[in-house]
Amino acid sequence: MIRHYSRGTVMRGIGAIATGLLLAGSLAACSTTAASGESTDVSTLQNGKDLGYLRVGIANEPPYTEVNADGSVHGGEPDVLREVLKTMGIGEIQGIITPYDAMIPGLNANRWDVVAAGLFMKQSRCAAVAYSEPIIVSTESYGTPVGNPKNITTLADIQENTDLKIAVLSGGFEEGILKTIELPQGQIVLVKDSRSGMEAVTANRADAFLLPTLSLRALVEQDPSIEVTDPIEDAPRTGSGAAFRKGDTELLAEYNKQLAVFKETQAYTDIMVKWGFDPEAAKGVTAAELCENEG
Ligand code: 6CS
Repeated sequence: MIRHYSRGTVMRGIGAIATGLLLAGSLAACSTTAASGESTDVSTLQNGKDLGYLRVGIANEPPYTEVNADGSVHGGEPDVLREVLKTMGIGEIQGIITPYDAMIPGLNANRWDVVAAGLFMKQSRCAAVAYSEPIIVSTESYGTPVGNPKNITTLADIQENTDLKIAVLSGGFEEGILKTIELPQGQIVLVKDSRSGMEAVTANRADAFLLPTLSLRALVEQDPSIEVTDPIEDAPRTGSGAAFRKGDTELLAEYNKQLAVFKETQAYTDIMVKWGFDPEAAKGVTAAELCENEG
C-alpha cells in the first residue's frame, strides 16, 4: 500500500504523534491531507516507522482484545502485535474499536493499517487480506442458561433439533459456522455485540450464544447469568494473527520474519498465559492450514 505524504506532512505527523503518545492511547489516526510541495511514496511499514505507530482495528472482546479506561489497547492479539512491531522500529499501536464485520472493509479502506482482534482465518477472509502466521489457536463454546437445560454441546445438537435458536455476532466467524452447516435462518439470532448475545439467552430469545470459549468465560466472570460449555468438539479450529492489506507485502514479510523469532521467546509465552491462551497451540500451525476453514 503506497500512500503519498509530503516530507512536511511526515515531519508534522511525527510532531503530532509525539504529542499524541503523551496522551497515552488516544484513538486517532494521523492526518493524511497532502500538503503542497514534493510528495514521497511511503509504504505502510515506512509510514509506521516515521510516525512511530500503526493504527489497529480491534473489537474490545477480552481476552483477544481489551481497551482500558485510559484508552490503552491490550489483549492477546494487540500485545503480541505491539512487541513484534517494536522489533521492526514501530514503537506503538493506536487502537480503533470496530465490529468484526467492519474490520476487513475498514482495513482495505485505509481506516487502519492492521487488524489484530482474533479475526479468525477462513477462506473468504484469507482471500481479502494478508494474514500473518497465527499467534492464537483457540476454541468455540456455547453460552447457555445455567444448567444447560437443553443439553446443547455440539453443532450436531442444533442441527438435529430445529427448535433450537442460536445467537451469533452479525458478520462474525460463528455466523459463518452456522451458514457452513446450513442451519436454517430461522434458528439463527443475529446480535450486534457480546452483551446482546448474553441477553438473548437470559431473555429466552435464544437457547445458546455461540462465541469463543475464552470470550464467554471472560463475560461470565463479570455476569454469571449464563454458563459456558466445554469447547465444541465438532466446531472448526479457530486461529488468528495480524491481518494486513494484500498490497503491504513488505510489511507482512518483515512481520512474519520477526514473529517467528518472537514466538520462541518467553515474552510470547508470558503474553499468551496472561490472557489464558495455550502458547503451544499456535506452534506448528500455519495460516495456510487455517485459511482452509470453510466460509
Ligand atoms: O473472528 C471472528 O469473527 C470472531 N472472533 C472473535 C475473537 N470473537 C467473535 C468473532 O465472531
